[in-house]
Amino acid sequence: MKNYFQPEIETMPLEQLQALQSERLVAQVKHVYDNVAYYREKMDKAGVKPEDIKGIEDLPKLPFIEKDELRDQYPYGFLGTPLSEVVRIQSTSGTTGRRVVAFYTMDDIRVWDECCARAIVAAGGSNEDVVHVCYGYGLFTGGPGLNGGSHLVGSMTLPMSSGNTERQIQFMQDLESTILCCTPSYAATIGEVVKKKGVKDTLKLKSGIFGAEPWTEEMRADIEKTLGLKAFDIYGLTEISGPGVSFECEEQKGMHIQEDHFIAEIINPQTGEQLPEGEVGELVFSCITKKAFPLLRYRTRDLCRLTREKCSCGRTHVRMSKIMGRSDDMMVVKGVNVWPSQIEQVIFQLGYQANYVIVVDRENNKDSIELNVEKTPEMAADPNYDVEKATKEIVAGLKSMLGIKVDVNILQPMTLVRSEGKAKRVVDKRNLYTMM
Ligand code: DLL
Repeated sequence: MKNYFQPEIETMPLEQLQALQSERLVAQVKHVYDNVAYYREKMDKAGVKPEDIKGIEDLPKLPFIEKDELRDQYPYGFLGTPLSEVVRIQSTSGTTGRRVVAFYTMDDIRVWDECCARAIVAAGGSNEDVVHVCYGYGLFTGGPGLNGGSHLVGSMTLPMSSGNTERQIQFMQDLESTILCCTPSYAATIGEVVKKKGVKDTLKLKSGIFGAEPWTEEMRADIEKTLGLKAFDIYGLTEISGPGVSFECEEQKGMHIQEDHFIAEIINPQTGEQLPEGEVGELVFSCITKKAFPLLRYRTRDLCRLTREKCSCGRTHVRMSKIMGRSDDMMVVKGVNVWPSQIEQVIFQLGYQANYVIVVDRENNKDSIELNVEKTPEMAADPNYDVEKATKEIVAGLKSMLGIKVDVNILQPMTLVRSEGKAKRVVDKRNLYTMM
């Protein structure tokens, strides 16, 4: 028998689910209108009153919220409750400008913990498990989110935070960690060390819950192999709560969005119009249960597609595909649209791993794009590995994927800095957006 965390919600028939969403949306719009002056003004300007929102079909009447507005309203402009009801803040990892601070009441924390608990259960977790959390703790939502979810499931929780890979492995061995939670790039780093030490067989890991950054199916296969576990994707963002907005079930065919708490839409990023199911566009979320930071129609900039195709796990909540890119991380190089994930796909197909950095530059108004990628230890040990031939192979693979010439440098293993959190894989030296 399958172990569902909340089957009455997670497998609810669509009609009932949408009725629940409508009821919650109507109440939430009123809450926001009454308590968030900034959004009330936006609604007034758009000529929408709370009474005009009778259900989810009226969602397009509401104005969007964009990240810049959250920055402009820092810190309290979007607060939906008195500060006396707020028990926690978390914050985005923005390196420039003002950060976004998200607020949580005790109930909001419960909602978030519940979302992460469902994700852990979907990855096979129970109170018999040892959940090893090496997402960062602190302002980043990764550590606190999975920590809270793990408590709710009743699993023994190891609040490791990231870094010190040797110690991570030691704890995994000594305390027999079964579920690993971290970014996919840090999972790959741990995998690298596990492989080098030859200790895979001493580990008891069965599942990994990896998210917070994009990763390819190729990278999934690689991590599953080196760590001997089944790797599950998990998605979320600070503004909407943190990890657990959506998660993969055992089918690993897209992430179920927790529709009793969040309404998802896919829009055309240029026009803002809703797109039909199955089309790729920008993901937009409305929070229908959170009170302290109750964002409606928040534009994530993340691109993906949604499907309501039946999932054999029994969950009825809509599934989102892997994030295919961000409407703001697509690079235009030599006039061509380039996504870092396309480059990653090519190098994985040729047997390389996620140890690479893309450098984009512009000189005399001419763009250049360079890929620095490490050999795997096996390649480095192979006397027949021919750098010149290998370089040509990668150049040809990228040319056929992207249609442009990429300069390729193959590096020795362990040359690039390893990531402990979200990996930075693109260095764009062109500063194209400084005028915007
Ligand atoms: O990254 C929350 C999180 C923590 C999710 C741990 C999963 C696990 P932020 O730092 O606010 O929050 O960054 C949110 O990260 O808009 C996406 O662009 C990206 N992102 C998050 N999860 C995924 C994923 C956390 N599974 C931003 N795949 C989002 C691809 C992801 N991108």
